[in-house]
Amino acid sequence: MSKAKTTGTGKRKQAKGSTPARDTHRAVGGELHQVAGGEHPALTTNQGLGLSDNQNSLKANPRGPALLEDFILREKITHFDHERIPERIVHARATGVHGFFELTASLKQYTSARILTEVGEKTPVFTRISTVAGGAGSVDTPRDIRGFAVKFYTKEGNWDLVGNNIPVFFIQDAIKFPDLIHAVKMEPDRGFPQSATAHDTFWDFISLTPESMHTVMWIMSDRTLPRSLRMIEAFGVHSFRLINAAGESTFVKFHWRPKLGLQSTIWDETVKISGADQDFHRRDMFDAIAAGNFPEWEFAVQLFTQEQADSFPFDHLDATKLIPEELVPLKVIGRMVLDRWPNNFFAETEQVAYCPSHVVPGIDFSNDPLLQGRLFSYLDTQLSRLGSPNFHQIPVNAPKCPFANHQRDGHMQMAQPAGRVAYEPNSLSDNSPRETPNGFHSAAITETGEKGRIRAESFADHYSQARQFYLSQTAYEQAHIASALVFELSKVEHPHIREVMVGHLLHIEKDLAKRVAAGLGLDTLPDAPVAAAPVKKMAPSPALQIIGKMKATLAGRAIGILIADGSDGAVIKKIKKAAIDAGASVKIIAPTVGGAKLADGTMLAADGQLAGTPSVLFDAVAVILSDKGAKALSMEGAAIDFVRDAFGHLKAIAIDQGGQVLLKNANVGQDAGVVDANDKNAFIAAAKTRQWDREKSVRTLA
Ligand code: HDD
Repeated sequence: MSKAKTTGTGKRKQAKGSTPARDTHRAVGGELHQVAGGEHPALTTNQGLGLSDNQNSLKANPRGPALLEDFILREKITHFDHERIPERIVHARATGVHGFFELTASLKQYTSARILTEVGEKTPVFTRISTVAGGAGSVDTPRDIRGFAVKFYTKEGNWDLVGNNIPVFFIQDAIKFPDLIHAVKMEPDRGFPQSATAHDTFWDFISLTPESMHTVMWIMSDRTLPRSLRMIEAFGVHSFRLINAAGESTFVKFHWRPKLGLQSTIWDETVKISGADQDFHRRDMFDAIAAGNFPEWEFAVQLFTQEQADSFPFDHLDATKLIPEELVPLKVIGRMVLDRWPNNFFAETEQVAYCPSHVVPGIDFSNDPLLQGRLFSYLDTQLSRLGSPNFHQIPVNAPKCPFANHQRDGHMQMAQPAGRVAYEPNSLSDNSPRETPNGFHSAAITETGEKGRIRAESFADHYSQARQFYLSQTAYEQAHIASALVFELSKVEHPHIREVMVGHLLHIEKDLAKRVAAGLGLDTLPDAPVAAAPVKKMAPSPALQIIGKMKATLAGRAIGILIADGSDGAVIKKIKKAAIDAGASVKIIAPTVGGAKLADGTMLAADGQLAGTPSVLFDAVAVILSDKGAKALSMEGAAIDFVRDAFGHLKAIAIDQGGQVLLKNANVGQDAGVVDANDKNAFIAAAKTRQWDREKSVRTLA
């Protein structure tokens, strides 16, 4: 037997003109394992010992057993075995991006927090956008709330605003959080479903928790099916307090509004996206950042006094309630731009540790009992997740301003404080570091009343805002909510849970209850449960719609052009240019990834192969085919699905003569959203929006 030594270090030739994916990644992340001058450093162990062979373990003979002596093998495998840390119990799946926050209007009158008073000052941020229920490896596009956590590295310490893309929450008191999460996560005896609310334990808990009804309306809306993480709103949810230099406090709610406008997908589209691209949202963000299309949000506040709060027909300390914009208008005070992909996913997106208790002087908490519980939970979870009270030393968590105290030691301590003094007060070290008058002060609030495990009476109204939300939606959005409820409840195996839920809907809106009951095949409407407080009439709030907040734009959107051999290159070029000029990205899709031979004999490379690049990945499509190409594609299921889905998902479709043949063979109709590919203006106008009027012709909504 020869002692041939295999090494994997042979130089590979790179095909001319090809750019390996990892080079793109380097461009985004900027991480290069090179030292100055282009020299590669030597491969070493963690102790700095140079490695001469990273391909073979140490063996007693070429075919013999591995030796325990092989400390190099043991170090490598041991490190690998310990690579994973516990994933977050909720919000495990996420996309994180660096950026900055810039203040555009000062709140000096209300707060001493420098980040909210210095107009024009840019503060670095790290923003992590997540789903809630699924594990770290779950799909990006379940029906789920999106977490929206922003760490502002301010000059006065880190401020974490840990919000969601929905302004209300399921429960009023933190003591119910473990129950809620146990109900929504995969069922413990079977380990499924992963990242889905459509199962018995979730709806069982919800049906017995009337306070969740308002949030249920939101999660059944298309808000939980975002087109892109760049197109979601986000909210701080709770009321917080701002405190000014005179110690006066004002209540505040925080809002993020996407520059690209709100946009969601349609349920059938979402389901298919999940199959076509598990990383749809993460990839979309990565591509946008790499292309320099940096997502941006406006930062806005609702400010209100205690007197105003006392006049609201709900309790603002109850996280199941929102303050309609019509009651307290939003004041835009800044913007956030995300412009830098992390160098390393684990080091940053995974290890970042947000805590709602991370505030800066001038920002304080309200008495919202959900928020009060959160102030404990997040620090606690970081200790088990990151394994040490020194998690603030991990670069993504470390403040970018100086910080000093006498906390010492602990697992993975990276700092090396010098000197013999680790206590305060002291005279041996000039009593340094010292307390500062500019440090954090809690709002001076007088509390009175009886101690007890009590739910405030002002929290008893569970249906009025749920009704207001439903009645504020367009007819299309109402239909989607009804369909979502039918879908979710039809996955519930226990009929009594379905009935109790329909009973709750009777309090929200009778027509909704009837639609859902019909969709579930209930012959009679169940009784509505006794409501703890009468349902109030509240004026509809159009600001709660998605459709009303969509922007007619192609900025940040994607267009797919389906071609085949014989397609007309001039038409393709014209459509592509018009879409790019309008701000969209464009992909050419062909039966083979090598591309297609156009009518003029030239080859056009494809960005995606037909079967792997369905129309669900685009906001609008063009189908440019020769008669021969149309005939060939009419035999391809993927091509038939391409146009059927584009039509069914209410997208604009540009067609030439061959495209029309494919549509006909796929039994796809014609309407105002199906336009002549030669009329690029008509296509661009139609592509900027969804064809809502088409919906009634493509599906029966509950
Ligand atoms: Fe929470 C994570 C948002 C209620 C306990 N939560 C977490 C994240 C977001 C939110 C965005 C992910 C942060 C990240 O990206 O790392 N949570 C909310 C919102 C809530 C809320 C908007 C209500 C308004 N959460 C809530 C309650 C509790 C928790 C009531 C417990 C009493 N949340 C946690 C946690 C997590 C978490 C278990 C898991 C991972 C982590 O904290 O860092 O502690």
